[in-house]
Amino acid sequence: MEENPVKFTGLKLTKPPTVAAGIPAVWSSMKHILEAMNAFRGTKALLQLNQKHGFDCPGCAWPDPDDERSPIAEYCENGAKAIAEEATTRKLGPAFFAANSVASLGELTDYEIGKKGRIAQPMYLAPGATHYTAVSWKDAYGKIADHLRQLESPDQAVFYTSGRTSNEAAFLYQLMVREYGTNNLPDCSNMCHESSGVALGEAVGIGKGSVTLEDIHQAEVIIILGQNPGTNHPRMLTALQKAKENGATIIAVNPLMETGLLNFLNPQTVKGMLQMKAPLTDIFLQVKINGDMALLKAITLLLLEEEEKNPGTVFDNAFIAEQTTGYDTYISHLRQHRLADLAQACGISPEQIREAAAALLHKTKIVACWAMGLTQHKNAVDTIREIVNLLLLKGSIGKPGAGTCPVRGHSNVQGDRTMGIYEKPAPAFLQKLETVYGFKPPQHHGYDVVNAIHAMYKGDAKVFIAMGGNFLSATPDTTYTAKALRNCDLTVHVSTKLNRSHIVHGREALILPCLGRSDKDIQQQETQFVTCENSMGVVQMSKGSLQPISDHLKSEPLIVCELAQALLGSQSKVPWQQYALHYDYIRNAIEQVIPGFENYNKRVRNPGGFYLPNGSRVGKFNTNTGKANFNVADVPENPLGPDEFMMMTIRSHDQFNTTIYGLDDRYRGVRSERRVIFMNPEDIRSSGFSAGQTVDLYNYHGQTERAAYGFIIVAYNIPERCTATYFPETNVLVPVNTVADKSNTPVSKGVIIKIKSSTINNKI
Ligand SMILES: Nc1nc2c(c(=O)[nH]1)N[C@H]1C(S)=C(S)[C@@H](COP(=O)(O)OP(=O)(O)OC[C@H]3O[C@@H](n4cnc5c(=O)[nH]c(N)nc54)[C@H](O)[C@@H]3O)O[C@H]1N2
Ligand SMILES: Nc1nc2c(c(=O)[nH]1)N[C@H]1C(S)=C(S)[C@@H](COP(=O)(O)OP(=O)(O)OC[C@H]3O[C@@H](n4cnc5c(=O)[nH]c(N)nc54)[C@H](O)[C@@H]3O)O[C@H]1N2
Ligand code: SF4
Ligand SMILES: [Mo]
Repeated sequence: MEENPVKFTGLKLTKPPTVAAGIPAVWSSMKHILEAMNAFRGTKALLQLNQKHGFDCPGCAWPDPDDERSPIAEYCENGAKAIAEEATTRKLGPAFFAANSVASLGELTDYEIGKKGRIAQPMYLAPGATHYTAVSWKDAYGKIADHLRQLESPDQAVFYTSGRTSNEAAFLYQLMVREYGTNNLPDCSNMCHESSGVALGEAVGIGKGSVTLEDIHQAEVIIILGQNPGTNHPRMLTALQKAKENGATIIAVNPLMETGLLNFLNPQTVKGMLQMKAPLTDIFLQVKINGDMALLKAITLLLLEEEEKNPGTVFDNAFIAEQTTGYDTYISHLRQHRLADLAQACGISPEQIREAAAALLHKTKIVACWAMGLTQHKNAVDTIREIVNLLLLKGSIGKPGAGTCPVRGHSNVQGDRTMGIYEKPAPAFLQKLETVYGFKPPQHHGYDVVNAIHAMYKGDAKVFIAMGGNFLSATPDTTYTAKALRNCDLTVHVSTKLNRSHIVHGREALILPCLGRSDKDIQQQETQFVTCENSMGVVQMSKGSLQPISDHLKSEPLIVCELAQALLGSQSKVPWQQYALHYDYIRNAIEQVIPGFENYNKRVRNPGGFYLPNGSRVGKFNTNTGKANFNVADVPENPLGPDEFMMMTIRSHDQFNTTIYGLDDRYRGVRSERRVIFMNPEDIRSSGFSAGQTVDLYNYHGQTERAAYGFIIVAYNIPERCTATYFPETNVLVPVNTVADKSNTPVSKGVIIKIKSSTINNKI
């Protein structure tokens, strides 16, 4: 199975550490850097990482400090790993592809594929061919343009984007796609924070979070739900530590006692190096998977009780009256609940819920942070709106030290959306494109990720083009998605590294190798920079400095300009040639089309960049009612049959999405193996299994059997009937049709599975 090979690598278990970062993190960074490149290149890269004139970390979207940055180490262990992966000196040219058939590459694990190195030259897979062969850029563009022109409708093509793409490349890409004639612009956000965007848009009028880093530092209470910052946003721990020093209380809500939420040794401070621990979480609520709605309602119910005993002391009634709608309906619905039922539903004792409510009772500077543990559930949009309900009751939005903080994933996923990478563009945005460029952009909505998969599966879409990412492995229902991609006439990937989407391909396939963030980008003898928007709406420049590993690589903006010229020819209304000369021209165009980018070229050159406007940050709610809206929603039922379990698919400490840096998950005490399933010890016993046993996992949604073979049981501190496995190995089990209401995000954290003993032997 090219889409899902099973290979065991030798599980070793250790006791999960109780402290994140510290010296082991420094060692781990250095190990990855030195394995991938020489010390000189490695040091050069790390010294530029996240510096004001350096390049933006290709890891996550956590912001850099606005003020002082450490001159030598403004990054974390996983930022260093991201660099090691991207700036590796191993490269794959025609000789590699001649020696390795596509089928033989399909037998490798994702870890093995990633270690092969950077793609060094454009590669082409002819119809029926077994091997990729070299192709010139010109011929590659020609083939893509031919395919796209032959389609009956532009809507038969799909243009995916992953969130590493710069603002400049993203803007040009959507421009080309819309001038070509479709809004089929699915992106990784559809699988990520789409639920946050929808929920916040409805509730407070903007799909982005409201807080700045300074708000986190000043907060009195920080609630962290469904997020594992120690692994996925490690420098958030520094911000949390600062908040703690300022007296904040931290409440963490998670089925797993993630090490990064417990204690933190900051490797960038003397205290951290001296092993002085900073306990982070004050109240840990070990919720059942998707128990968050019940928990949030339980907390607000207790707040309501106190407010009624002492009116005006708990809720911000002036804020509620002036700035919100729907309060009365919300409160009367809330009253129908009983604490005991809610406690039962979320799996947290009433005493602990009381403790959390007490921490919030007389505080108003409250920040709520969340990530995939909330967004990837059926009822995700409602759960996120319930967080907003809580903040609205307390008047905790639109003022310093308070607000919403959906912690974004990819380093420029938020910027890509701002640039118009969206299958449902706003009419005002399309109108602006038309005014500025003089072509009529398509008005009807395009496919998101899930609908794109269905369209390719059914043959309604025939050409798939990806600006980055790893569509096959990142999307749900791997076997179904593999069929969808194989059904295409052409699949094209603009990529830095080899991945499984190059191996599970259409009738013809192309890999177009591009520069990464750390690479020096020279156009017309001048070093260019690109720009990115982080999770808090700061737009900053990013200038790569490493010598690219091959002369054949092109920058993403240049690739789009050249492809657009090949595709749209002299008919195009867009000055593609000019945009390719200097990226300042692209930024001038962005300034003309997108609000908030006034003086873009000037302001982005200021150290640290600039903040984009954000109504909810300043208490202006641009919603349908002109106010912040309360939302009424029921507690979801998560019924499980007697032999069923709930499974969340999560990230290990050694991966970036589908890129597997290593085989360890240090903070969870799992070494050298990814094919594991975390189970509650009581569940293991009552199901007649034993820890260390190998099992197969099944999902039966919609009368279809989905199977993932060969997972070793690890006994773990996780609520009963809850299990966890790593993404992407178990994506094969995530049904493409179980999606979040309104956001259409695959339900990757709430997969119902059955577990059966396996016939596969786990010995290597
Ligand atoms: N090193 C590294 N950094 C990354 C990434 C990476 O893969 N590696 N990926 C990037 C991307 S694209 C993203 S989106 C982010 C992802 O960042 P996270 O959202 O932190 O990533 P996940 O591993 O998916 O973790 C989800 C967390 O939610 C918890 N959880 C699962 N289900 C529930 C639930 O029902 N309720 C609650 N309360 N908690 C739940 C899990 O136990 C886990 O701790 O990280 C970004 N940064
Ligand atoms: N089961 C399950 N599935 C999930 C998730 C989950 O938690 N559980 N999480 C979802 C989430 S939050 C996300 S964001 C998606 C991620 O989905 P994607 O963004 O599609 O996946 P990545 O693994 O981040 O993409 C990695 C590939 O991007 C390419 N790449 C890296 N850097 C660059 C660059 O600078 N330019 C270009 N052009 N290419 C580059 C490399 O070739 C690399 O192989 O996965 C989703 N899928
Ligand atoms: S926290 Fe995220 S952006 Fe910052 S250095 Fe680490 S991986 Fe990079
Ligand atoms: Mo993400």
